[in-house]
Amino acid sequence: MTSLDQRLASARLYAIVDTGYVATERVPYITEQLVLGGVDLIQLRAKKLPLKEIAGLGKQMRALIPAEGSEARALFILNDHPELVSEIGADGIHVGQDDLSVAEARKQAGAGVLVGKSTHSLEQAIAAEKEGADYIGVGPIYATPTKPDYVPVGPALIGQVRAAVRVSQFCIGGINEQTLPEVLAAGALRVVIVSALLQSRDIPAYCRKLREKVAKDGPSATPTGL
Ligand code: TZP
Ligand code: MG
Repeated sequence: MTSLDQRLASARLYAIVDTGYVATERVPYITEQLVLGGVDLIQLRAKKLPLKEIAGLGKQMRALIPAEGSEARALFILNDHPELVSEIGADGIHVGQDDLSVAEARKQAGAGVLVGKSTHSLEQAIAAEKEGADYIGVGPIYATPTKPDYVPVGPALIGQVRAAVRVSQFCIGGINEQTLPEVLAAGALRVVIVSALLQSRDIPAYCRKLREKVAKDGPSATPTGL
């Protein structure tokens, strides 16, 4: 296991700075709040911005996300655009089912970069592991305005995926303080939260509270971090 893999294995809370919720000028402030909250991964997801602006935001975020040697360190992941990864200095790239293959994203992003892939069914989770993804997203677990065109998969998929694949899994979609207990009871070890974190009044406190719940009430990790 590389040190990036180890950090994925021990990760519990993954936050996404989605420019659908955060105005670009607030991206640095929100990034700082998430770092203060101790999240394990932070992704930049900017679906509607031109490449140049994404590169600029990515560089600003990179400067604010401690890479090593700090308790508040987090992995920095870019959604889409593997060609920007080395310029930004991101730790990883996240691709969807309709994007580049894991191999192509890895080739474009460069050696030593993590590649994550979204999955929406058991078959896709198994395929993404075979494709060599370093981690997978599993969802949307519940209906969510952040990804409105997707049919929710429901919490039952969480246990099925966990039993079938060894790659690190992050459950995503409609997860918040209210739905988290059901997600954890269904077997989730790691979660991604977007709108609930970004819209909370006190982002660092909300992050800490939910991360602690995932770590405490989630299933125990096996020695391999699964
Ligand atoms: N992929 C599956 S669900 C989702 C993505 C990007 C959005 C999750 O957002 P939220 O606001 O936490 O429901
Ligand atoms: Mg994509």
